[in-house]
Amino acid sequence: MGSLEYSPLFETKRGRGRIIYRSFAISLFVAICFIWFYRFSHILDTKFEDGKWAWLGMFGAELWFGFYWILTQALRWTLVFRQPFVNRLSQRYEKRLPGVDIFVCTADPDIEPPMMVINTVLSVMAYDYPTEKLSVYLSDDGGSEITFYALLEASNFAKHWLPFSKRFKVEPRSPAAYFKSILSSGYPTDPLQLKELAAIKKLYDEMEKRIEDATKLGEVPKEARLKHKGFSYWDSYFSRRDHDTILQILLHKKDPHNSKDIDGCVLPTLVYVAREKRPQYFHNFKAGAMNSLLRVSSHISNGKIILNVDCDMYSNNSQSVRDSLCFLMDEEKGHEIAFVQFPQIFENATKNDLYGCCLLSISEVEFHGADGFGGPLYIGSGCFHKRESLCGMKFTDQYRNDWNSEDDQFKEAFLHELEEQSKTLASCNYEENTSWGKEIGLKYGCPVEDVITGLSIQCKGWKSVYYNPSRKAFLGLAPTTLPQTLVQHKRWSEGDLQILLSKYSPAWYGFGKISLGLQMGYCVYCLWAPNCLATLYYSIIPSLYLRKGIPLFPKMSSPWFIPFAYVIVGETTYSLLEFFFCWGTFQGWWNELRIWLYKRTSSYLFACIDTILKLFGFSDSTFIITTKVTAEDASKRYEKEIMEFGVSSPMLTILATLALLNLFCSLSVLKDAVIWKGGLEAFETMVLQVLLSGFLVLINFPLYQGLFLRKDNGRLPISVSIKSIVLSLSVLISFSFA
Ligand SMILES: *[C@@H]1O[C@H](CO)[C@@H](O)[C@H](O)[C@H]1NC(C)=O
Ligand SMILES: CC(=O)N[C@H]1CO[C@H](CO)[C@@H](O)[C@@H]1O
Repeated sequence: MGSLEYSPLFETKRGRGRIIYRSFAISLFVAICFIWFYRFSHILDTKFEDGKWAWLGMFGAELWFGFYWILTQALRWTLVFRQPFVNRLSQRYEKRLPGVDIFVCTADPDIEPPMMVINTVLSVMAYDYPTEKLSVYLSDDGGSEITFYALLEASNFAKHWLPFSKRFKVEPRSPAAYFKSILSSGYPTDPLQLKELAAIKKLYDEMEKRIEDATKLGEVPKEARLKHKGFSYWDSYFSRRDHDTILQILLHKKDPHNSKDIDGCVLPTLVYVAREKRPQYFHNFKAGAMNSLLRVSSHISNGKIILNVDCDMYSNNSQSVRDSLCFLMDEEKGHEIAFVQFPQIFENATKNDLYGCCLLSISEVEFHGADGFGGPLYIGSGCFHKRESLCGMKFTDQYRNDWNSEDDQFKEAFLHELEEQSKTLASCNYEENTSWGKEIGLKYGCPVEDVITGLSIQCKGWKSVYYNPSRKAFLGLAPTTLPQTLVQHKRWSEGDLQILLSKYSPAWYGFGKISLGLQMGYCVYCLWAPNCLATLYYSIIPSLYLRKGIPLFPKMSSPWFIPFAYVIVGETTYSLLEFFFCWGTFQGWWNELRIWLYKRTSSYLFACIDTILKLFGFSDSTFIITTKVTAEDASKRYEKEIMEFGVSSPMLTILATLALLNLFCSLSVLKDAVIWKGGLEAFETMVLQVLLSGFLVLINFPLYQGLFLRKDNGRLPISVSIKSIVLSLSVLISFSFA
């Protein structure tokens, strides 16, 4: 390495095809302006009996769609791709790497099985990184003895697993994922590795059996309980919502008895934390847990870097810590970078991604676009933060990274003392009259605490980086039923909308603090929910008017038809190409389109309603929908990509009603066209309405199947069928007489 020449630790490349894309975007914008002009000028001429109000509504919807489309351009204008140089990092910094604290959060042992949690923990413990600088904290908001037991087992298993995975450089380093991967990729050829593999697999299976048994019984085995004093904390445990802080350092580099693996190497520090819970104190969900961990970890290891992963997101690449450090430690640009976000990739998604949960265009396009304007959003998992910026520090031009001041002031503290001191940091009343949750740490009071926290960090002058390697760094689990998907999106869109209306609105608060492009980018997500209105309008009114024989679009022979056709063909082609660019399939694109429609007409609608109710002081959601854990036959259907409707819910009723409404309209138009010969002529004047209705019928095909054709448990519940048939017919009839 030339010592005089500055060789950066990472490089940034701009995406190709910018000019082509921008020309296309501008041409589409012109077409949108034509549409607006057409609507505006024709509304004045339209008589009331020809649907003046409907025209006004169409104008409103198209204004919204156009405006929203303009916002999304910010995320496509300048794509940026990052590449770290890990070798340069080790050449320069191998001896001076900073401490890294890893936070894994779990909340409910029933939804998040302990085996899954410890596989995530083991995968991050096995990072290729100096172990004495690595600390892993598990926050257990369930306060579950079984989870603690599983972690205790994992701490013992780690003594075998870490040496094994490092000696043979196995990937991925989540044991479950590794064992699964050798089933498909073949066993190792090295006889020594094969022998050790057999031994370690046996250990793993035994551990798994013990943990699964304990999970089933809901009880920790007696021998384990006697052996480890830690279980005594549960003697004073009252309930999940009412207990003392339980904090235990299971492994610590300074622990003379229990810090080494079977090869005699130091293990990473491993800490179990269940923060204090009392009914009279609000716990602030994951943000509260993260803030407790921030304090506890500052006392125990005080790593300068914090990685935060969800308990279902194991590390699929043991180099990720080093990758992210290339960005944070770069001598020239690293100072201003507050966090490095990796994409959330779902391992469980089926080939054609039936529920559109991969959100491919977000992870493969939009976040690269946000990176071009100052950095991606923080999305709560797979993200490396600087502790300083996460704890509320402002960026100034004088700020310089300082990795040297390793904090070792607790060298002398005995483990037990360290535990006792740290415990007070996780108590309920610690945050009273402090800035925690406001200025320090993750922000409270928002269902998407991660996004709002990331935004406020960026508003303090920091940048962030999006790193999306082709070999994915974190793999998680996607929702596997339609109701789960819809509920998840309701929460996200509601939270994002709340950010827009909050003090930290990207539109107002962000003004002048982050770039305009990033402000627009944030608004794309913050305005997810309001999309419901225009989409609902577009999927109801044109079909109803089609049935009545009243045109709402220009006819085919009119020159005004051209901008409509251009926008429809252009956007469809573009979104299809973008999807292929993200490695999607055609069927996947079609599925995503369907979910896009379903989210907009149900999740977003309820998100809007709930937000409005909250604004008027009706606090909690009236539409809470519980989702059950997926049954066995359900997971078979999932693999076959058959849509799972399952439990009855208002969201499903709305979707079914809309689908039926369009079906009835289309059928009656088809009937008219066949009976009266004037069908073709009507087609010419109302071609766009016919196409729109036809599209809505086609895309709802799985829903009709679920209503009428399927017999399995995943079909639409009878109650939903009845309600939606009654509803759609009554809309149809009342509209006919209106
Ligand atoms: C996960 O890592 C393995 C290597 O261990 C790699 O083959 C695989 O492609 C990765 N998965 C994804 C989704 O990138
Ligand atoms: C939680 C969950 O749904 N896991 C499933 C992921 O997908 C595999 C097969 O693709 C299933 O075996 C798991 O049960």
